[in-house]
Amino acid sequence: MNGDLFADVDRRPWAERLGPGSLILRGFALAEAPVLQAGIAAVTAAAPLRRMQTPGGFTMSVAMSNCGDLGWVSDASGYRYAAADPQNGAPWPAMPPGFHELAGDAAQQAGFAGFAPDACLINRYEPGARMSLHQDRDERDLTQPIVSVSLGLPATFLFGGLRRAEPTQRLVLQHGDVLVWGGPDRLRYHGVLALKPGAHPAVGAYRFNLTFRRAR
Ligand code: MD6
Ligand code: FE
Repeated sequence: MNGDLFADVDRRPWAERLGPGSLILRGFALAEAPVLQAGIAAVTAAAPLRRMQTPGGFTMSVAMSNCGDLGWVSDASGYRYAAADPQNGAPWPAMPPGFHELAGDAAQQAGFAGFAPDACLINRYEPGARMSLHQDRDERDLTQPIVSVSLGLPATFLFGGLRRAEPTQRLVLQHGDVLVWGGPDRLRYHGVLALKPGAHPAVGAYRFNLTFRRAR
């Protein structure tokens, strides 16, 4: 009886504050994870995951696609948001059921009421894939927060300061965790360490990250 009680407490979503505008909602997306995975499969059947080129001429190790009105793209001419998939000229697939609602609910939990994302970037990490330290600054209205959902294999997230040279904090993001950040933390540097090999029972040998933004 007591064991069950504590097991339930341990599984209940909880929040960890990282900074004045940033919060991790542990397990917030767990119940919706199967719906999100089905949505990812539908989106990436129409707009396949691909490794984009950086403006500097490198190929990113993370494979990406998008859904929603706008998608984040990178190529030799720079980073930008685009309404069409450059690979086939078609509009990005709409956000599947559950996506918009989850992002809005998470933002509200973190104190950002009325968040209405128009862009959802889908990142797929395979073992060894990483994301170097960067700021998210391609969005028009930097008062809008970002909501980031982790699925599959755990990853070590680096959370830095407003300047690149500031020290970074390491956070392990697990299946179902949601990170919300905005306000004074909106331009903090961040990145992801190389993914360690493994097998997640529901997702397999990958980590997926959904990043919801208000781009326009
Ligand atoms: C990732 N996330 O977790 C990469 N950016 O795979 C991001 O770059 C990110 O998680 C802005 C806000 C939240 C994020
Ligand atoms: Fe980012």
